[in-house]
Amino acid sequence: MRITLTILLASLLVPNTGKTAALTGDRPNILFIIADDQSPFDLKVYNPKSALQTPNIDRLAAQGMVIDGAYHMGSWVGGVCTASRHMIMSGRTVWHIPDKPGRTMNPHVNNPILVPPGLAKFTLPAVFNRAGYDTMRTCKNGNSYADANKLFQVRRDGTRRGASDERGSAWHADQVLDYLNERESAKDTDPFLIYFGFSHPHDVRDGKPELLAKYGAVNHDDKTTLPPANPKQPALPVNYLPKHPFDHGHTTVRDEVGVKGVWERRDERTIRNEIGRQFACSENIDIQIGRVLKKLEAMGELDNTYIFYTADHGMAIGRHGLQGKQNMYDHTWRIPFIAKGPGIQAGLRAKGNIYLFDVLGSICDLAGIPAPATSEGISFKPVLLGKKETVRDALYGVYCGGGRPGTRCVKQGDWKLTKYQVEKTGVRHTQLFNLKENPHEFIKEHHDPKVVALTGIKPTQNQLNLADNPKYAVKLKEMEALLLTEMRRLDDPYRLWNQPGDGLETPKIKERTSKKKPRKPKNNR
Ligand SMILES: [Ca+2]
Ligand SMILES: [Ca+2]
Repeated sequence: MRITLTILLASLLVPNTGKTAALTGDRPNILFIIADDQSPFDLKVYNPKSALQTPNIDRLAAQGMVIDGAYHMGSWVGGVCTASRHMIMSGRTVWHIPDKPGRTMNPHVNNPILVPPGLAKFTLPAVFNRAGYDTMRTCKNGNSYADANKLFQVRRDGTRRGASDERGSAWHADQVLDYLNERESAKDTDPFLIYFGFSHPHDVRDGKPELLAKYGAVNHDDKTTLPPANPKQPALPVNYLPKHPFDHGHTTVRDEVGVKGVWERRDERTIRNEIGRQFACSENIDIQIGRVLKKLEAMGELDNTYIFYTADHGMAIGRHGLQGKQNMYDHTWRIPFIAKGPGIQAGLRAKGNIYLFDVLGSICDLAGIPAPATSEGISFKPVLLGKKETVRDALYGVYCGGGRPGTRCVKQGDWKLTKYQVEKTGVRHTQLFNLKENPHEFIKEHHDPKVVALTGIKPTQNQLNLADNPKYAVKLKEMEALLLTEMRRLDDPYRLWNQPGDGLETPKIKERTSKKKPRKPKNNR
């Protein structure tokens, strides 16, 4: 009896190596694929008219499901990746996550109630390590959650945005393939979680020559000239504008003025060339995904692996006259989200109404692991299994990385309210869209004959910002109330001009992460 008890106790105390059949069983593998800066509207599964060819992503979608309502919650800093990737890793909402060490762009970072100290111990790699998974990551460096990233058992990060295989997306796939080959040689049967991130199509969008040629684009780096026009280039986006009509809050951020190949230009040649480059880089990502899926199939692991494809946020590239990711239009607020795996019915589509921070709780749910108490996400497993259409009704988004309080949006049903307030320029602007009637968020500038001549798209009479239309005054009021409710619920530290102050103090932010060397004077006078 005593011996039995000892053995029993010993077996309970043995570290969870994941080696026993009872533990491994049929526990699913996870392959989480994430692109850097990609609008869902680039992909055929969201925009059948897109010229971008992604046969592997299309196949994933056909064999799995497409979520139409997937969002990132936003950002309080110009590097939207930073906030987005903290949300992914921690499963927490945008005002409840840490910033880079030493920086306080989220004014709540030093509030231990809202941002738990030691949160990294409850992030994606930590949770799956404790559950006996083998965890591996490849992704870009920087603008991410460093304390979480370092917890992956195998980490092969590097920023690869070059035009060659060694300096581009193939490098990330090579890291995953090397890892899978090592597992195969070692006959390692533990379940794995692989975080398969790409550095592209984030600029600089240096595509491979043969893919650039396919999309009629060049890696343009001469600021004094326009890139050549080429009929093979993708068309202008449907909601292209030559200029955004008002200060949206961050007109001087690098993405809007400093990206090599675009700079501050919004002309047709520049934008079509840049989209060609975006597509060349995106098709290369698709090719690399194909290599990894083929390997998983050869290993016999494909059917027991949940595969997710997403991006950290969307992207403008000429849509609404914007270039970057610092806005809340659907092209940038929404993200692609495709999932395939055991129990997910092929060819399914659902609204979902999910955020990226739901991923942690959902993956835990699929793997039978309790989500950490710090996770605020809602598991969308019921959506993946076809049991539910959505996990929430209302969606909130924020961008306040430039002028503050910045941009807020809220969506419910077909309606979306977006508000802009930039104190330093005095901008106070409200947009109300019915997304069912006006899915591309056309505003009056899209009706300009000069724009119509460029895009070939003539919006219908009602495809407008409806905020000033008295017919929708009741809807506007309802959406304004919903926005305030969401801002209060999510601990948004700011209030807009037409909202109650709620007794909030002016939020304190700190921009710099480290002490920089004093700048050299421009000349030695
Ligand atoms: Ca990004
Ligand atoms: Ca192992």
